[in-house]
Amino acid sequence: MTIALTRGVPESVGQCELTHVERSPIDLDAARSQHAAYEAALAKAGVAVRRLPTLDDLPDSVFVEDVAVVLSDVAVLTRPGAESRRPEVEAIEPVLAEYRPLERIVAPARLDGGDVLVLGKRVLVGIGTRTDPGGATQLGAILKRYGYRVEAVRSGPALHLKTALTLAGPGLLLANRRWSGDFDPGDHDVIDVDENEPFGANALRVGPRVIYPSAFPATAQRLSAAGVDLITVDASELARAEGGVTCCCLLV
Ligand code: CIR
Repeated sequence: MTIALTRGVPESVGQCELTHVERSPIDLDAARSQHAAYEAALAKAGVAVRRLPTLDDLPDSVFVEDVAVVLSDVAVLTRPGAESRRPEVEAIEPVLAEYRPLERIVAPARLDGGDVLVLGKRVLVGIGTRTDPGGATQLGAILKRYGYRVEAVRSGPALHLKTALTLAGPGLLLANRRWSGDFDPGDHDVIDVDENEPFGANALRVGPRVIYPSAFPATAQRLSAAGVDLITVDASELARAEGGVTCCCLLV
């Protein structure tokens, strides 16, 4: 059974890293109850949720996606682009070692899991604010041994590639092409976000279902019309920390 690893919202979340979003107060109770509802949505989608201990001193530690790239046969520990986030990697290492052989990205390369979009054996890596070409090259060399092909995408003005481009179904991408940079969709169809919902391209596919923020109803309508089975969640509080729905879990 697939397990979703999550981590509780830390007390220090108000001091999180921010790049494209203005700092605004985060209501810790609201963030925690929305995060619990997100975990309930994961369970509804059919995965077992394992919540890891909250790390109150690491403001971005709820965003577990960025510290590893988990594939069916290997997990790669990342070296996050933001220095403040590097201690999060040590914390996840023993947990992931329970499930997969481990590989790692080493200095000076930088790579955030949020920049890595796995499309079968094709892996797109966004080069931008957090991930550098060295990170993409290292990941490519590691994953080649497991039969994957890494392609670097020069990201547009988004924090991560997956802020602007995610998989919404078999053969179906969801994109904000103004922010995603120039990617090759291959044989995937692409649904564009509604132009008034630029942050609407971050969707989390869990088995046959998709967890999606309630803040983007026009894009949600496009997804539903294309047959995507949505579970909507209110993810507004952690959006103030520049987090979306993919970044709060690692599926193993
Ligand atoms: C950061 O800037 O690193 C966090 N405040 C937000 C990380 C969001 N992660 C993701 O989208 N994969």
